[in-house]
Amino acid sequence: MTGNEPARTDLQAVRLGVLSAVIDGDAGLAYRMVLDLLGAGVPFESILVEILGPLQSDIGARWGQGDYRIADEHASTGVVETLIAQLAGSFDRPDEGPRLAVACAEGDIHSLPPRMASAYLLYRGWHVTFLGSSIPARDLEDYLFETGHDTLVLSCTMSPWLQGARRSIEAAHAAGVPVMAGGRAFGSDDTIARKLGADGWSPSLVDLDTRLREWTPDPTASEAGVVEPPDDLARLRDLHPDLVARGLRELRELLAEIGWPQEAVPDVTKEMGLLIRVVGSALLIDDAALITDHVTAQAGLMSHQGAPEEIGPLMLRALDTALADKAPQAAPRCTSPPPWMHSPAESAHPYRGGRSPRTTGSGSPVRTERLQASTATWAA
Ligand code: B12
Repeated sequence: MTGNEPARTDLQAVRLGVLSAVIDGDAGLAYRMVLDLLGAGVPFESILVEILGPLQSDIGARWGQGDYRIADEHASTGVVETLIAQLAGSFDRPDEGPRLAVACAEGDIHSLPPRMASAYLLYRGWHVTFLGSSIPARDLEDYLFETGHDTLVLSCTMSPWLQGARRSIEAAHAAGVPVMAGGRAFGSDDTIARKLGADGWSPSLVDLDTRLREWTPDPTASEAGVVEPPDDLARLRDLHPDLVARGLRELRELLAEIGWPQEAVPDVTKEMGLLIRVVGSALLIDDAALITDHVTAQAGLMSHQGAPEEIGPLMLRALDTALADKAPQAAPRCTSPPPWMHSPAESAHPYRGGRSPRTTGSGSPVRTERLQASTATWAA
């Protein structure tokens, strides 16, 4: 700590001050408070990680416990986003050096964490383009290919979107661009990132800079390490609307069995859809813990909205029945290790030479050439 840097207790006081400005919707006041901190020598990363991150989690906790309405949460998140964008806009973007694109995984609309990552990387002197929330993988591929970015920094906040993360990674690789992954859905080590084919993983924002300076990505090798997903993953995708409808029907019956009044239960259509996506993510990375973790988090939110406390296990049972005849490998039996956990890889993978390269779009020879060239650049 430098001599004029505020003590930790002061930092806590400032955090409360910024929180109150954020709750009040006053981005200007929050901005001035943060500028004062920077002026007093507080490092930019501390402002992101020790003030704005926890503050945003606090907002989330209020929403999760039902103290905050959705609109309150949106208003506060809007102030934090504005604040980070203002801060990021005050750094010069260098013309030289590798060009980074920072994006959310396909499907994930939690753009604030990658916005923080972009701001931090700009502050560390990188050339950064922030791409905001979910981008369809095909559009991402074209964009990366046409703009000539050198790396995709990919953020994923929720496990339902790990399948989207896989598609985003595949898209980047098809455009010849390696991927550095991060965010809470990737967990606390590089296992998930590796299984999804990412070339690197960073445990936190502040490690991102060093990881990007020190890595030597090899997308071809990363793709070769990806296990082909079981067939039921494609079935889950095709049958998604049917499974949601069937799951909701089953859930209504289970709620009737425990005598819970239907009118007290919130509409959980979106939650059932997310749960099916999590089952897909669990199939993809062969890890059933994703399902239980997700259900635990979701059940907390739903019970604050009028659902019974057992809503999580009930949704799982409903989905289990819905999946049993349609996609048995995917039935999320959470009491014992589900049988789909160890289903063998079958079909050939495009990057292992099992399929011929397409001549247009993803995997075209031109793009494959760029992939090899980009690997050589980072290895140099
Ligand atoms: C704000 C918010 C939203 C906003 C997002 C606005 C925006 N522009 O980003 C909105 C309202 C859109 C939203 C929507 C939803 N959300 Co939301 N959201 C949040 C909330 C409150 C804050 C997220 C955030 O910004 N946190 C602050 C960041 C800085 O913290 P962080 O994510 O942990 O990131 C840190 C590290 O992980 C790391 N990091 C993050 N990204 C990256 C990337 C890289 C490359 C690296 C290196 C590091 C890194 O650095 C950060 C700083 O330390 C969280 C609650 C919480 N406690 O976080 C819920 C939360 C993430 N949401 C949740 C849910 C359930 C949803 C919805 C499904 C709600 C609904 N029913 O509609 C939807 C899903 C939408 C979708 N399609 O993805 C759940 C997820 C639970 C789960 N199963 O995983 C959470 C945890 C709330 C909860 N307690 O249940 N959400």
